Amino acid sequence: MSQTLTPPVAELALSGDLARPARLTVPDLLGWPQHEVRVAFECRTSGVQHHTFAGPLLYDVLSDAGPGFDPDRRKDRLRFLIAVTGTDGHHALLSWAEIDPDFAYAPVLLATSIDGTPLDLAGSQLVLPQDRCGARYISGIRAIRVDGRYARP
Ligand SMILES: Nc1nc2c(c(=O)[nH]1)N[C@H]1C(S)=C(S)[C@@H](COP(=O)(O)O)O[C@H]1N2
Ligand SMILES: [Mo]
Repeated sequence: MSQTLTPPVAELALSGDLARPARLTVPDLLGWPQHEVRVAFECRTSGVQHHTFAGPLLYDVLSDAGPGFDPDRRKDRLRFLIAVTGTDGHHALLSWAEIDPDFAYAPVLLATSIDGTPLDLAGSQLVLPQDRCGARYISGIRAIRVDGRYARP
């Protein structure tokens, strides 16, 4: 009896208030226009790190998943959170307005490679060139949830 061993391919789940939730691998992420950025970020424990990342804009990937707001009403987008989780449970939030071209327009990427090494097996990494601290550079992304319906007072 023979057994085929296929390498585990990391997948991230896009869920929440989306018309088209999806499961995406790093090869899937190559289907969007790729951007390359050289970044520096600081970590309290390991000091300053320099890396070159490539990947699609988080904004492009999430926009194609059809967030549940009225795209013509800028104000409607201000309610939306983006929650990103790594395989180890590391978790951080962005606001929709942070990446929206009408607001802060931060060029946040979902990396497909780091320093030329593909992230197919490790999973995508969040890249936030505007962050001085590295803590939101979540690696091994397993879930991104777009949320405009959280409880409000
Ligand atoms: N999944 C995951 N991503 C993570 C972290 C983590 O603990 N888990 N740590 C963050 C922190 S604090 C920093 S500074 C950067 C770089 O951390 P490293 O030097 O451990 O790679 O990754 C970030 N991404
Ligand atoms: Mo860090």
